[in-house]
Amino acid sequence: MLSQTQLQFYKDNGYLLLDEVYTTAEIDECSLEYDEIFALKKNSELEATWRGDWKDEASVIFLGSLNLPSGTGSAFPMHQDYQYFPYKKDTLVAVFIHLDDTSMENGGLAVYPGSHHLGPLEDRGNIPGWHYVDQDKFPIEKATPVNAKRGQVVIFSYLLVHGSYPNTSDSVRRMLLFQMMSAHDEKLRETHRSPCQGMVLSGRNPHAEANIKKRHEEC
Ligand SMILES: O=C(O)CCC(=O)C(=O)O
Repeated sequence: MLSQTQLQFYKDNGYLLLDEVYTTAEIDECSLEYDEIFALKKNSELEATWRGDWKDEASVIFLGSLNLPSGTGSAFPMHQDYQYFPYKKDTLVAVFIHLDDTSMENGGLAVYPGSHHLGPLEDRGNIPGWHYVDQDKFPIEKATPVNAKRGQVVIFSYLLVHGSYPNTSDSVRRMLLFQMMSAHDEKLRETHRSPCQGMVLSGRNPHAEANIKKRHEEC
C-alpha cells in the first residue's frame, strides 16, 4: 500500500522508486531464472525458450526483460512510452524490477520529473518502430538519474520523458520490465502484439479474449 507522500510524489513527478516490494530470496530466485533464460536464449529464438521449464504460470506475465549489455552506446534515447502504445485514458505505467544496482555508468534510468504533465510530445523518431522526443529539448545530460538498488522497483507513467545512460561499465544491467494498464482503457491505435499483451493481472478485461491464441482479437 502506497503512503500519501508516495502518491503525491508520483502525481507531481510521474515516477516512484519503491523499496522492499520483494524479499531478497524472491529477487535471488528471479535473478537465477533470468540468467537461465538468457543462457537459453543465446542459442535459440526467444519464443522457443519460453516453452522451457517454467516453474509457475505467473512467470509469463512479464512483457520484457532488459539486459543492457556492457560497453554499448545509449540504447534508449529520451522518449515517452506513449508513442509506442497510446491509450485513451493514459493509464499505462512501466514497472522496472531491478536485478542489479544501477548507476549512470551501467545504463541506469534517467527521467525528466514532472514531464508527464506535458502530455504527448512531438515524436521525433526517424527510424521505423522507434520513437524519441526532441533530444535538444530533453538532453539526457540534464535529466535526473534514478539510481536503483538490486530489488528496488521503479514505477513511472508512460507520459514521463525517460531514457537510459550508455552502459560503459564492464557488466550487464539486468531488470524485468512490465508495462500495464487498466483493463478499462482502450488503445488509440494498433501497437505491439506480444503474446503477453492483454494478459489480465487482476480482475477481468472486458476488451480482450481470454484464450492466449486469440489474444489479439477484439471481443
Ligand atoms: O532498459 C532501459 O533502461 C530503458 C527501457 C525503456 O526506457 C523502455 O522500455 O521504455
